[in-house]
Amino acid sequence: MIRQLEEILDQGRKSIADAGSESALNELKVQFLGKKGKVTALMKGMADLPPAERPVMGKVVNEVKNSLEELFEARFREVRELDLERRLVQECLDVTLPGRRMPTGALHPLTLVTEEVVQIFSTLGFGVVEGPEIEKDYYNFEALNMPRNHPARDMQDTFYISEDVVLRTHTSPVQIRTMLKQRPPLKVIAPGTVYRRDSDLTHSPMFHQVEGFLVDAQVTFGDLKGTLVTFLNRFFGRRIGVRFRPSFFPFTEPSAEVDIACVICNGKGCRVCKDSGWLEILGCGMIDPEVFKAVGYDPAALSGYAFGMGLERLCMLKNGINDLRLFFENDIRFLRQF
Ligand code: 2U9
Repeated sequence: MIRQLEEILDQGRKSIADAGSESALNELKVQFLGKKGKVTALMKGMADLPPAERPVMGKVVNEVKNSLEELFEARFREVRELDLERRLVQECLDVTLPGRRMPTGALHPLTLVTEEVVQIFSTLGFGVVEGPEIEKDYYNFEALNMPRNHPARDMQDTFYISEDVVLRTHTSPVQIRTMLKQRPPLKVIAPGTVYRRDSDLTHSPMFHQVEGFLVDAQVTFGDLKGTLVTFLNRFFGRRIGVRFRPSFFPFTEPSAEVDIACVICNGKGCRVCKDSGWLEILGCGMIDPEVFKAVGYDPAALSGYAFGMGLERLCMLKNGINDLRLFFENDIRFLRQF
């Protein structure tokens, strides 16, 4: 039995030294010291020895068991250390290397122009209001003096969601909602996305507007003119030629369209201004008394002006962009330039 024990210890020493991983060592440990292992089997066999031999044999078996446990312990430590060293080499990280730069995005030119317009009107004392893009027919048309049979709300122009719900065709309903919620004096602009059934080289079915209005006692067309000329000069960064042409909108009376001296040819005449020297840039007017009546305001006590402009056109003229489609194609080479 002593020889068997010496052999087991010898085998153990070799196998433990050869084992290269924790899992191999665990398997070996089961083979030698586990419940059904070689040492345990010998311990069980001691019951067959004469009682006088048992203490001596018990001591030797325990010594072998302890030796094997120490060998296992030492090899486990070695294998773990080797494993750690290997991982440290493999997963080596040079913290002195320069970091990889994250490409930064940029704001869309229409966002930039919106921010600029909002900024200019803010300095002139206008607040900013927003409202839903899916709008009730009442707020988009009816309250703006466009009854059911009015040509401006023709099916051609409007995306109907149901008989009474539309995609807003302008941001004017935001101002109707503002008038219903707040009391004059009111001085706000309403920037936002609007929708019309129109799609060609110069029209997109989705586009962007900023509208604005002021409601108070004794507001005049002169106030409107002063505000818009100031805005246009600031937006284009110089004193720019501006003219007001009589026009018609259902929600303003009197109404005007506003032209600026062509920013391409400075009024001399070119392809962009169709040789007229002028570019149409926005529409405006004094708020129609019918609109005041629709929101319960007294047209005898109050007056107001309103204006509206398309941001795509403003952005194209400011940046010399000649194709509307560029705004919606998301070509990074175009967008990077802003
Ligand atoms: C209320 C009353 C009146 C807003 C106005 C215009 C004139 C106008 C166009 C410019 C280019 C639309 O994007 S565009 O096609 N807009 O000409 N908009 S007056 O008038 C209002 C708004 C709200 C309560």
